[in-house]
Amino acid sequence: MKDLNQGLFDRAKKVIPGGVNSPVRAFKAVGGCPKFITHAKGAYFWDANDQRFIDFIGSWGPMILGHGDERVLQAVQKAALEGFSFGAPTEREIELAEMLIRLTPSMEMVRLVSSGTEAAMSSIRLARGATGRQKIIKFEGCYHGHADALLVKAGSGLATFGNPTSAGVPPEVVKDTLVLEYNNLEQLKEAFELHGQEIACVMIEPIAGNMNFVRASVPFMALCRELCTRHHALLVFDEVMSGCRVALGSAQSVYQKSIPGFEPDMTVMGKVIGGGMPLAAFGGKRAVMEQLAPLGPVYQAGTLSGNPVATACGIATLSAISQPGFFEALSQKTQALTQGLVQSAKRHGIPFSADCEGGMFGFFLLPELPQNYPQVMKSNSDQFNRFYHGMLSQGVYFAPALYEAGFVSAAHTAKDIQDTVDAADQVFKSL
Ligand code: HOZ
Repeated sequence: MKDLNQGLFDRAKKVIPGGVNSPVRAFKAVGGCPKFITHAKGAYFWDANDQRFIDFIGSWGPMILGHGDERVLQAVQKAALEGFSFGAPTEREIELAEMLIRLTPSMEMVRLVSSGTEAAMSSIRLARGATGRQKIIKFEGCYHGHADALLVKAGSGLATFGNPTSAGVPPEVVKDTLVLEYNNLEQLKEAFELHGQEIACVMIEPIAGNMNFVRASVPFMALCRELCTRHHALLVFDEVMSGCRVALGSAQSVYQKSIPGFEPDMTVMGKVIGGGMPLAAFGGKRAVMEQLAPLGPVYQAGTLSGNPVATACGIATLSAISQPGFFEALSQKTQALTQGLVQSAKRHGIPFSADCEGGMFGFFLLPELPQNYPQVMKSNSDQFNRFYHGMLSQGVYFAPALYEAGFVSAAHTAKDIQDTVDAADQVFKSL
């Protein structure tokens, strides 16, 4: 049978660089032809050949309810009829901001934007403007969108294609970006000893989803907090992936269980809070947020910021995931998936480890869970690619790269999870 995906890919490559509008989608890391999606419902999507896949990326996180949730569809349809974009404020923006603040009490004010990149970039500008300092700390393998100053030793597509620092970024733009090893307490202490007075912020993915799935250890997070407080630097949590995904209160609520009173100073969010529409946000303490224009001197703006259809989608999604028991059920499913995969790999003697929190997971063809990017790099990429294609041929769609996390939605059934584990059992046997 003719592969209609291939025909579309060939056509796309003539007009779109690499045939895709975001690099990892090109399947370059795993080889083969990307699937061109025609439609999706619940836990599944269908490609151009009309093959059905169990979807474990969910648009890289946002589709926490599954595709085409009726409550969300209705809210979006109603909003679309009322108007696509006004370039003037709406009540829905206030409603979404109030919801975000309720769910994430470390934020006293938020600004809505259109993408995670925009939110992360703006939060850095704000941190520098509010502190009057230049230097920022980020960690190797964390990805905070594609703003110049943050494209140094980054994860996700940059790691996948072996260019962790992008071409086109002038050295002077990144000279104030200090890149440290994730979970390395000594390096962090040393950086603050050397530069404590110059550091505007420490930006971190608390549960990194762009070098697959790696958690910041509790002592490391406690140290980040302590050093930022002591040196009057801001601790910025990039929760674009983990926000309202690992828990209703995001990753910060997970760390609060082990570190009493723990809070970041600023939080960057995206993905789930827009429910699949282009919507993101950054927020923090009032005194910091009031440095933003039009109140303060730090400029930031956007024609589609707080878009009325996107906010309707975000509000409906957040309302649905706020229902009692939602995260308990989601976590159980995600755990059943990771435990099933680990047990199956063990049966077949394949070195394998997996971790998850809420509806986000990662797995490695490594015997132990890695703690930082160099350890993630030790994963067996050939074996991963064979596993990936084996699963794909059985109708299971994981992220097409070693460095990405996976996502389970409320629409996945126990049977979807079992079918996935059974498929993995077949694939592990053949590896
Ligand atoms: N860099 C994104 C995942 N970490 C990929 C987004 C996309 O291709 O949609």
